[in-house]
Order: sequence, then structure tokens, then C-alpha cells
Amino acid sequence: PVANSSERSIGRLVVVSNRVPVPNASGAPAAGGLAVALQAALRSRGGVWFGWSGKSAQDAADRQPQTRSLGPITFAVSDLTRRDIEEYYHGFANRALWPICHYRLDLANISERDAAGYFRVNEFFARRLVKLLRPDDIIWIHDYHMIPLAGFLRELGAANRIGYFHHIPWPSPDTASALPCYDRILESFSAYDVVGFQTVPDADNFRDCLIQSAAGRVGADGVCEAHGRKFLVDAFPISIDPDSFALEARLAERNAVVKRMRVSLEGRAMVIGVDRLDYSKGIKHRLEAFAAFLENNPDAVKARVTMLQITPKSRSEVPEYARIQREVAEEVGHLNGKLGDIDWTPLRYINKPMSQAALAGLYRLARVGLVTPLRDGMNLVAKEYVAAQDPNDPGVLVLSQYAGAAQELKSALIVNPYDIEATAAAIARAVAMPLEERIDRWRDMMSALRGNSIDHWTNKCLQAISGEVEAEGESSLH
Ligand code: GDG
Repeated sequence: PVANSSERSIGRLVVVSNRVPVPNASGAPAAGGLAVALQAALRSRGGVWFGWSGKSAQDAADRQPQTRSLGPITFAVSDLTRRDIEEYYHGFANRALWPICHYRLDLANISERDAAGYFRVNEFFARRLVKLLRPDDIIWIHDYHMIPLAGFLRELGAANRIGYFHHIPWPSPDTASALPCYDRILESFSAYDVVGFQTVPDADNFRDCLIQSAAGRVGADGVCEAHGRKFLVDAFPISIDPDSFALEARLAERNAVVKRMRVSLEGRAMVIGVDRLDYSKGIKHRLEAFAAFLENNPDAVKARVTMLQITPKSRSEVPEYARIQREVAEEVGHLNGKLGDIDWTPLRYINKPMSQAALAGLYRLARVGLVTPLRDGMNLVAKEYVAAQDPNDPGVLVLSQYAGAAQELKSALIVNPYDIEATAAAIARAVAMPLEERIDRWRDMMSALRGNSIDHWTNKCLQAISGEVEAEGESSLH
């Protein structure tokens, strides 16, 4: 097939992320919207997906990249040593970058050893990756594990266009500056051609960091200059494919798990929460708000409104995660013990992952979607919940003001997740909301999703990285 003009100007695509969804032996495609969208981009341009295998190496020979090709896509992954995994992944990425980017300085673990491991592993990846590169490849690096990668690639002579997308929040300068090796991390960004954030406020925070560091200049159009390089800083809000998610949810009305849930509810209204078990997701505050909602609304107790919280365990090796697992479990027991009855469990708490189809059907079954992170880069659960609704009888999204998604889903009931009583009141309002208002709000949100689908996001990011939207910024640096 003849490539269209935008594809012609884009070379082979190289995607880099910490974890790589290598297809299994039968070639089954990866689940999850982002993996699907990136694979579609890789398929249409041809390319490589590079990253960590998720495994530890027994010896040095195991650290050679393992490759597997599927049509036009080559997956290339390397094992890491146990020490690498401890310092780079569990340590610096998940105990320093993650909490600080989520404004949790109290949970940050600052360790010189972890920082050194983080840079060392990024250099290791750069040495592996540079061997696979062709001069006209464009490189798209994902997320906080890999911030210094472009700098190491440049040192090794890569002159390719390189973009970075930050999936999590970027905090204001006073918080960001708590990052260990803050100046070095900030400098790492200047090796890219494009640095993308989830929201305009996050991109603004990053530019403020550059300005305050005195090393950078920022143009009105988002083009920045620092350490002798010019690069575009902009917001690229990630999304889902709303229409295909809607179809999946409609078909999932017949899914066995969804049917069992529907039967067991016996017509009672259901409230749903879906999150990785992570302290950023505000699960404890949310459960307290659900308890307050029941305590403040005897009618809801009489009607036996039931909450389903699906929370697959995550990063259990990290002590802060082990703690939040215990605390949430305790809160669940407390709530059910206090408010439950012999024939009613107000809160059903599930620690295992569900299939995406079951999840889609459960969203559709729920009268209220409770998405109340204390901080979140975007939060795709909020978008999936909206897309899954029945257009003739949609549920209501209660959404934290601190989720990136709140920048777009303005017709949700927006709440401060720290305010337990206000969140409880929003749940009550959502449960009682008349059909007409539910439809109006849902239509607004669905049209926002349709205006910025995951394909739109991929194309915008790739256009920027390939340099198609660059030149305007040249003259306006200040
Ligand atoms: C990071 C940022 C940003 C959850 N439980 C199950 C399951 N999930 C799926 C959801 C959703 C995804 O996982 C979670 O995405 P989120 O966006 O909500 O959150 P993070 O994992 O923290 O993602 C976030 C995102 O990156 C993308 O840039 O939005 O801010 O933190 O798709 O549906 N999927 C299945 N079973 C489960 O039990 N199948």
C-alpha cells in the first residue's frame, strides 16, 4: 500500500518502555488500550519495541537482548540483574520518582545507591538499543523509568528524533526539586526533541522547573531551550478508544462474571471502583467516603446500595505498597463489620485482576463510577467507565479534581478526594440523579472522549516527535 504523506515523513518507529508486551507463542495480541495503540503504530510503520523482559538475569550472557519478530514488529527485551531491579525499578523509579511525582514527599525513599543504579541501567539500555537503531528511526520513550535514556543515546552518537512521554504527574518546582539528582534529571530532558505530559498544568509545572533552574528558557509556544538544545514541551492527554470500549461493554452484558454480579445484586444500585492497589489512588479515603455516604443516608442502607472495589495487587515488594495493602484490607473489614448485615455485604473487595471484558460489563452495570485518586497523571478508568455506559440509562462518574482526566471530563461530579463528607455527598447525588441529567452529563463526556481518542493521541505525539509541528517556536524564546 502507498503510505500517505504523514506516514512517509515518519521513519521506522522504535518504542521504548520499561515493560514490553511481548506476544506469547500463539501471537495473541496484548490487552490494554495503550499496548494495542502502540502496536498499531508499530505495525503501520514497521518498528521495534524495546525494554526490560521483567525477568532477572542469572549471569552476564542472559543480559543479551532477546528478540522476537511478529510481522513488521520486533520485540527486543533484556533481563536485568537482581541488583539492577532492586535499585533502578523498585528503588529509584518506584520509591523516589513515583511518590515525588505524586506529591508524596513523605513516602519518598532517597538513596544514592538507587540513584546510581537508575542511571546505570539507563546507560545499559542505551548501549543495547543503539545497536538496533537506523539513522532515520524515530524513537518514542515512555515513562519515568527511562528519563535519562535519550541523554545516553546522544552520548553514543544517536542523532535520531527522540520523544518522551511522561505518564504520571509532573509536580510544581518546590515538590519536583525534592527529587534526588534533580538537576541531572532535569538536564536529561533536554536530550529529547519532544517532552510530552498528560495535562497543560503538568507541562506548565515542568516549564516552571526549567525557568527556575536558570538553565532553561521557555518560548510562549512551548519550545524550550536548555543545555544547548531546543525541544518542544507540550500536553498530550492520553485516552482510550471510546467506541470500541463501548461495544465491548455492550457485548459484555452476556459475560458470565457480569451476569453473576447482576443476579447477586437483586436490583440494588452498585457503585464501582477499579484501581491498582496504589497509595496514589485514594482507595482508603474513598472507602471512608462510601461509609460516610451510608451513615448519612438511611435510605441507601435500606436500599442496600453495594460497592464493588476491584483492586489487583501491585508492586507488593515495595514496603509502602505492602503497608497500603494492609491498611485498605483493615478499612474494608472495619466498614463491613460496622455497616453490614447478615444478608448484606456493603463493600465487596476483590484483589485479583478481571478480564477486560468483565471489567467493561461491570462498569456498565454500575450506577456510580468512583474515581478518586489523590493524584493521577490521567486515569483511564474514568474514561473507560464513561465509554462503557448505556446511552439510554448511563451511570454517573464521581471524579477527583486531582486526576488528569478532570481536565477533560468536566461534566463528571468533580470532588476533592481528601474531603470525605463532600465525596459522600457526591455519591448520594450520583445515586439519586434523574435520568435526564445523567444523559446530559454522559453525552458531554462521551463527546470529549470522541474528540480525543487514543489514535488521535498517538498521531499527535508521533507528528510532534517526527518534527512536523516544530518550526513555529524558533523566534519566541524568552
Ligand atoms: C498510569 C498512570 C495514566 C485495572 N484493573 C484491571 C485492569 N485495569 C486497567 C484499567 C486501566 C488500567 O488498568 C489502569 O490505568 P490507569 O490510567 O487508571 O492507571 P495506572 O495503572 O496508574 O496508569 C495513569 C496511565 O498510566 C496511562 O498513561 O492514565 O495516570 O498512573 O486501563 O482498565 N484491567 C484488567 N483487569 C483488572 O482487574 N483487565
